[in-house]
This record gives sequence, C-alpha cells and structure tokens, in this order.
Amino acid sequence: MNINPIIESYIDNKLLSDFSVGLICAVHKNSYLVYFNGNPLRGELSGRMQFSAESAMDYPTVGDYVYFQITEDQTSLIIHELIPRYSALKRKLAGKQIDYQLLGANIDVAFIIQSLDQNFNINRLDRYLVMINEAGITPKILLSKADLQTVGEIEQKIILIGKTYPDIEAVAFSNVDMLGLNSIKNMLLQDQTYCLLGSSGVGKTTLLNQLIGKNLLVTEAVREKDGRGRHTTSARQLIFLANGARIIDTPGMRELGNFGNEQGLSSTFAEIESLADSCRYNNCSHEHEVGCAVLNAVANGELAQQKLANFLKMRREAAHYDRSYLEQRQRDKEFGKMCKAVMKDRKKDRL
Ligand SMILES: Nc1nc2c(ncn2[C@@H]2O[C@H](COP(=O)(O)OP(=O)(O)OP(=O)(O)O)[C@@H](O)[C@H]2O)c(=O)[nH]1
Ligand SMILES: [Mg+2]
Ligand SMILES: [Zn+2]
Repeated sequence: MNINPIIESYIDNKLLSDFSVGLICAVHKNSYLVYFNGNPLRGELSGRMQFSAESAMDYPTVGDYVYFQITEDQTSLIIHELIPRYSALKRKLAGKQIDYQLLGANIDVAFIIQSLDQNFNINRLDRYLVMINEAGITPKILLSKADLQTVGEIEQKIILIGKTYPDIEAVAFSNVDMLGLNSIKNMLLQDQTYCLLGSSGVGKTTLLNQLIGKNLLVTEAVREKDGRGRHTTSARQLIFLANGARIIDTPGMRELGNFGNEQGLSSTFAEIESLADSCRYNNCSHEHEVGCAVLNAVANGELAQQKLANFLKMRREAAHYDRSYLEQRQRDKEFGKMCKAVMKDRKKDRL
C-alpha cells in the first residue's frame, strides 16, 4: 500500500520506532479494520484515545491513517493516534440530534450518484455539493440507470447539469448495458481515494462491483412501488481496485442535514455570493431588500429562482442548527464545570 504523499508529510517519524502506520478500511461497532502490509487486521482504540475523544471528529473513520501497535499474541492491534486528515467529509447526524457524523477522511474525489429516473433532483445535488465543497473535495456527478431512459431524456438532464454546474464533470452510465462505464474507469487514478454518495438504490454498490470485476459486495432490487432502495449497504468500507485506486462505498442517505458549512454554501452558490457584492446593503438577506442584486438577477432571468430558493432554505437550516449546536456545547461545558466543582468540594470534605 502506498501512503498518500500529503499524509506522508504529516507522519511524525519519531513515533515510527514504537508504532506502525495503517489505513482504516471499515468501521464496525467497537472495532476497526486496519489495512497494513497488504492485510486487513482487526483493531481497537487504546484506552487513552477513547477517553480523550471529545467529539465524533476525534474517532477514526474510513480513509483515516492511524498509528497502531500489534498485540503481543499478534492477532489484533491497538490504535493509538490519528494522523491528521487533509479532508474530512461530514454531515449532520440523521435524526433530531445536532452533531456531526464523519463519513470519510482523506478523500480526493466524491462521486454523487443519482439515477436518471425519479431520483434525479437538482436541489438534492446542491445539498451534496455543499457538504463536499465544505470538505474541499472535488465533486463529480454520475447519473445511473441510463438503460431506463430514452436518449432524449438523458440528453435533457445532461444539458441541465451542464448549465447548472458548468465546472463539474458529469457522466451518464448504466450498470446494465455498461454504457459510460469506461469514462468512469478513466477517472479513477492510482493512490487517489474516491467515495460513492447518493440515495439508497441508485446503484452505488453495483457500480463498485463492476469496477472490481466481480460481485464482491451485496446489492438488492429497489422497491417496486416507488423505486426506492432498501438500504442494502449498511456500513462504509474502503475497497482497493486493481489499478491502485481506492473507493469508499457508503450506505444510501435518507436525509442530508446541513450545518457548520459556511464555506460549502458560498462555494456551491458562488454565483449568488458574487452577485451579492453589488447589493445596496452589506448585510442584504436577498429576501426582500430594495437594491438587491440577487433578486434583480432572478427578476431578469440571469439566476434561477429555484437556485436562490434552495440557497435561502439551506442557509436558514444551517443557521438554526448552528445556533442549537453552540447552545448545546455551552450547556455541556457548564455541566462539565459544575461536575468538576462538585468533585472538588467532595474531596475537600473528605480531607
Ligand atoms: N436498470 C438498472 N438497474 C440498476 C443499475 N444499477 C443498479 N441497478 C439496480 O438497482 C438496485 C439497487 O442497486 P444497489 O447497487 O444495491 O444500490 P445502492 O446505491 O448500493 O443502494 P444502498 O446500498 O441501499 O445505498 C439493484 O437491483 C441493481 O441491480 C442500472 O444502471 N440500471
Ligand atoms: Mg449499496
Ligand atoms: Zn441582496
């Protein structure tokens, strides 16, 4: 296994007398699959690492490089420390809880997969792009199930994608008649790490099986009544292709919440950001102000109404979650302080 040159520069050589460096290929409930010297080994976190972790970001995820030691009986390993990441793909945890979930680390290119049938949706693409741009990862769009659409229908969608995202590479493909698969294969370079993102049932795992050249991973038919997937892939895992590219398959996402991603919003909606420079007021919300260059651009057809509406929706959502997240962290901090103070008083009583 070649270690990525950026990661190589992050490695602390002093630690190499005691530790080896491995790559996390899968995360299970309480254990990790660590790739080292061509073999996957099962590992656990050291006690120190578990106790010092403050948030989800402090735990290893798929694509992370770690320092580890092999146990004395040579059967498993103990992970001692994370090597810094050059990219971290994260989203809001699904459900009511406001926290981050790390989807992958050290990813170079993220493929957003939408099928060309009911799953095709520009607003959802924006949502994935905000997350990917926030992490500084290169996005690419793959449109699957081309075999289910006429050439005209496919063309229409490709033109729409080209207009909406002129700088993003997009390819239509089919796992059934192999259309477009060669273009995808040509995108995959040695030592680069890719991930497959998208709703359940769009064909992420089927594509990965095609790229591996055998049915290594389980796939399942979508539901007949609404074409939705059955959440077949349940854990993220990193697979090595024969040419040395690495691909992370992920479980289909039901929802993609959005917060802590100012950078992602502004680079995904760069068009709105640059129009905003000409708004009359510095703090223009682009919702109702007189002299708003963004609203003017919508009025004269330069900016799609849908784009602005989606931007405002995601910005409102992020502001709401950002506020709640901060309040929650503040409460946790105060609770921590209070606990410490109580422990101190108890100690004094005992003295
Ligand atoms: N017609 C058609 N069916 C496809 C294509 N790609 C995948 N499928 C089918 O779609 C179903 C779902 O495929 P999966 O690869 O399991 O989907 P997934 O995106 O991995 O789904 P999750 O693991 O649930 O997130 C399977 O029955 C596949 O055979 C395609 O290009 N065309
Ligand atoms: Mg899958
Ligand atoms: Zn404005």
